[in-house]
Amino acid sequence: METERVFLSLGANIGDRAANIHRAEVNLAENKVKIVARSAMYETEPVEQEDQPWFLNMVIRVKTDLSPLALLSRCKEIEFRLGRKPGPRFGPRQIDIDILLFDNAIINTDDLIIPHPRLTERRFMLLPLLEIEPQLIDPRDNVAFSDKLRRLNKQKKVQKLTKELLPY
Ligand code: PH2
Ligand code: MG
Ligand code: MG
Repeated sequence: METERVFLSLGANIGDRAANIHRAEVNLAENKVKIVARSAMYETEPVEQEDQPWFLNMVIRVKTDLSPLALLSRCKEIEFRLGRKPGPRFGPRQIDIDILLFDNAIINTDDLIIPHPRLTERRFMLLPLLEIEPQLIDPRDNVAFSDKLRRLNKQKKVQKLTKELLPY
């Protein structure tokens, strides 16, 4: 059965960041992951590992027949195809494709945690997510993500790129 509310986070901070994100979208669409909504792009200050280039981040909403694990492998394959090299956990990357939410699924395995374990600490994920779907509820505690966003401090910059600034 097709899913209803699956959200992926896309990020890049090496090479032509916008082109990498665009190629990821094209690859997903060509591989049974239909994109039904897209946020704007955001220019974002790095978190966790701070001494690295700024990221471009965005969120897309997709529909797919794939299971969560199959979707995860698809995302990893595409990261590899786009030239992602193994590197430090929070370090620079050509492309990062993360599953944020998979309908209301709550998954806690060694390979996959959904909702994304750091989603509610990261404004660079929450802002574009809520831009697409402002009313979203966290399936773990039924609290609105917008409440969680409001409570976050704004230490790290997350700047929405206007249409004129958009690279494509
Ligand atoms: N990804 C990380 C670590 N830090 N910072 C920003 N701003 N954006 C990211 O996508 C990001 C990060 C590891 O996945
Ligand atoms: Mg990530
Ligand atoms: Mg990742």
